[in-house]
Amino acid sequence: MRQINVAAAQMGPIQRAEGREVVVKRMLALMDEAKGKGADLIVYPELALTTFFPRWYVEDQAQVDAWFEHDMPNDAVRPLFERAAKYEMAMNLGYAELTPDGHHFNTAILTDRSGKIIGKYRKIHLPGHAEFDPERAFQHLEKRYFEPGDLGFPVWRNLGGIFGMAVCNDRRWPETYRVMGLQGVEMVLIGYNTPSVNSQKSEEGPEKRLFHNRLSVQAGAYQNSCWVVAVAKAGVEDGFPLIGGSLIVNPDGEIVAEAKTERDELVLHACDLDATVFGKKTIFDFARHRRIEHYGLITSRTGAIPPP
Ligand code: CDV
Repeated sequence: MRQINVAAAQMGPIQRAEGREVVVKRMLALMDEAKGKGADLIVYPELALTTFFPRWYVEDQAQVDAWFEHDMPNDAVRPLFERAAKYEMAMNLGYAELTPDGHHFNTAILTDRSGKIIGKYRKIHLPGHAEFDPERAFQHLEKRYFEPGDLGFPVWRNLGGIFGMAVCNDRRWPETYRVMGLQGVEMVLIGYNTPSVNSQKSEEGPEKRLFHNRLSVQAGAYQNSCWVVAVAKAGVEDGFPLIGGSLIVNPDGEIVAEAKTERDELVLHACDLDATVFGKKTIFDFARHRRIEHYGLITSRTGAIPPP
């Protein structure tokens, strides 16, 4: 048994006017509660430090850059790193990253028990659009504010297991999990900000969105025989609702813990990493069963081309 106590730290809304200090206080409160419940790892959402700013169309780059972190850790978030180190708790955190040479990414990091950053992932599947779209009920400007991640889907050894990261829209793509699955991933950590209504299809509301969230995460876990921890920023930000539904899924694809609210809420589970072994040695023993000679289109073609 290789048991890891995981705390999925769902966060309620962050309003546009709110600063990082207020947000970090809330994150520290979640971390304190997680420590009280014996957590080894705390997982925060995508863009955990700010409102989900890609809904706002902004032309002034300096204003945009104020939503980005220029260093990690920086003064605003250092208390999180210090407390995580004191608690000997590993941490996964999503934020907007501005690199010293001016690149913008939607990033997640992983620390070890000493608070040291051991892994960085930059979101690869960026949804949305780059210019103001008057046809949409609200904007989703990730393609404007971020570049596609340039680090691939690496995995890291931590807490006696093998961990990977993904960010929000990545969870809908089977390639995300499979590339990590091929590196033996045992637990995938995912943060998300998912609007409760489809901006291009108003009849697609929270029920369908929560269904797709579960469907994607459960399939990824089952098909790669790994744990998946998916954590929301939820609730109503400046009038725009985001789904909750943070969940922990076991390597059989079953939900073992799920959030009940759209507020700051811990979702906890003791995850045995050895539970990944059976599936990896049997039905999803990739080395025995995969047929890569038939998968060429996956990497040679991006969009679908139907036959004539
Ligand atoms: N932050 C996201 O990547 N959100 C997307 C939206 C487009 C639905 C998601 O896949 O949840």
